[in-house]
Amino acid sequence: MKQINVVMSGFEPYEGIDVNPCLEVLSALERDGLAGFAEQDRLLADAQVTIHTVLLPVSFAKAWPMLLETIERTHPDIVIATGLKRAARGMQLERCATNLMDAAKPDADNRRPRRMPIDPEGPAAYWTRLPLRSILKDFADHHIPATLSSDAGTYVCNSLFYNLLNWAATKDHVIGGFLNFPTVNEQPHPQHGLPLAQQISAARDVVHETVRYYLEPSSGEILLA
Ligand code: PCA
Repeated sequence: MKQINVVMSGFEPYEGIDVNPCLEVLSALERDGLAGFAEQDRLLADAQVTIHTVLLPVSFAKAWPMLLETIERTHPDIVIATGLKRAARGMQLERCATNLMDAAKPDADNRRPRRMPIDPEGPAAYWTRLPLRSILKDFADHHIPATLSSDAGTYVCNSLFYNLLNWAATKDHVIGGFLNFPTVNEQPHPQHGLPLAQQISAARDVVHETVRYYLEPSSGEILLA
């Protein structure tokens, strides 16, 4: 049986949002993993998937070192960082991370970097390594509203995403990417938010498709034009 380690990170509550989907979704995934998927998916029958989770402060200086510490301890094959986009209607799949910090508000350490590169030696941007095409297909099959985003912002989320891909670029077989949750809204809402159960099932789809892609890479799955 092949052991596949997944690390998922989320951010601590911020901006006074009371139900933080990161927290709830991550604990559901850590507890249940991909339970039930192996029976339906032959590719997964021979894989043992373990999901480790970590909650990070909304801090430019601390978020990436804390995620890296979890990575070094658990040796993941897949790392999926997550965040919260308050204005998002549904799930938001991030396509690219850019080498820029430009904070409109102070972070948890009261720091507010303006117009600075994340890594002065690094490339301008990285594409995600997540199989976006198959994830979006799962979302459509499961009636989960989602959008592709080409801009993870210039705050802590983008900074974590960039650092993750900058690190993954030095590794042969690690897949990294970033997923944004909307706020939790149990009532159907035309503009923003999704019920928690739907966000959990969306995150499980993302892990499932990324594990499938890890086991059986195919070049068509990464980007969606
Ligand atoms: N969203 C913020 C930081 C933490 C989070 O969940 C962002 O978009 O950068």
